[in-house]
Amino acid sequence: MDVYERITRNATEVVTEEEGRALADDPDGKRAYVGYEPSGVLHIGHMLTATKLMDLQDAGFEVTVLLADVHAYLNDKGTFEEIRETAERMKAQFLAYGLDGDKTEFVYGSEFQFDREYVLDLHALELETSISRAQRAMAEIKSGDTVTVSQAVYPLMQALDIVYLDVDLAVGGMEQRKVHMLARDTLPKIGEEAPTCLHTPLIADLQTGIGKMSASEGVSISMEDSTEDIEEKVNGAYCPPTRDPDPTDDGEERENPVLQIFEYHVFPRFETVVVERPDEYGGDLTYDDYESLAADLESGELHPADAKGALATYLDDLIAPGRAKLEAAETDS
Ligand code: IYR
Repeated sequence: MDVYERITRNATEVVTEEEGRALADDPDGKRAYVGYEPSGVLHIGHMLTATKLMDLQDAGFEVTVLLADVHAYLNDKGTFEEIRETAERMKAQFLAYGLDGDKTEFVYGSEFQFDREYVLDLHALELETSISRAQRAMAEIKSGDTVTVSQAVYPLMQALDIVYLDVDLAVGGMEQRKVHMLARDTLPKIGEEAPTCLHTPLIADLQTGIGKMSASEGVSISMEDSTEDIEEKVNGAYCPPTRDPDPTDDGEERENPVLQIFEYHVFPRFETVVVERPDEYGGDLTYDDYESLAADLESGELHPADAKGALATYLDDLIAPGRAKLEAAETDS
């Protein structure tokens, strides 16, 4: 796989492709980052960008994880002390999930976001940005119904982080797209470069295939799930025998979340996927890539129930190390 392919596999987009190609031409020592509002437990959304960070590390990039404690505070996620505590746990979970501790730099937002220079630059960005633009950027990130002033400052700080962490590539889920576009438009107005951005897809709601899977609503998968929890959630998942399900009667788009999780979580981390089946049902199936698994589901060779069984097993393997660490931390405290 060439570098550009590795960097962009399973990504929805790179803004811009030309800039992404330039980075791929000379990846050594290039810097990429993702920021996360610390939350109680690593869930499947965090894992998707973490897998992308591993791709970038394999390609020669230096990777920074921003534990965005101040951002979480601005987005009403708790007291600052609570958030700091959560951030510590989250760092341990990322390492348990598979990010290489020697190659990954973890930075707290509060380490540099209160510096005089940062704050002055922030005010410069505030001068360049309308309230409505900041508000639009937060549409898929903000908690609560009304937008607070703190939430309007939030995307400007996220833009400035790119400058202060000196990164070449900003990575995030598609819900971060509007913030990154704001950064691209606004940073040049204060004399800084527009960042290259890479966005990962959002996984659809597990039970319906509609919209996006959310940790705060509906069913999500996290490191706190037991093997049984995962089996139950995956067994209840929406999985028609196609990768491209029909829209609902109301015209709502649907995805196949079981296939999405195979594509974005399982295949990038496991070389081969074995779907175990009793001999009387044709015996085990072995897949070296996502495409062949999806094709078998579509042709009927692979039954959705068998696909779900295999998915539950692989997802469990993915989160087992993190879960064990979480449990160990709890018995310690
Ligand atoms: N907006 C992110 C958190 C975040 C991301 C980056 I990249 C930053 O520089 C700062 C914060 C979220 O929704 O979790």
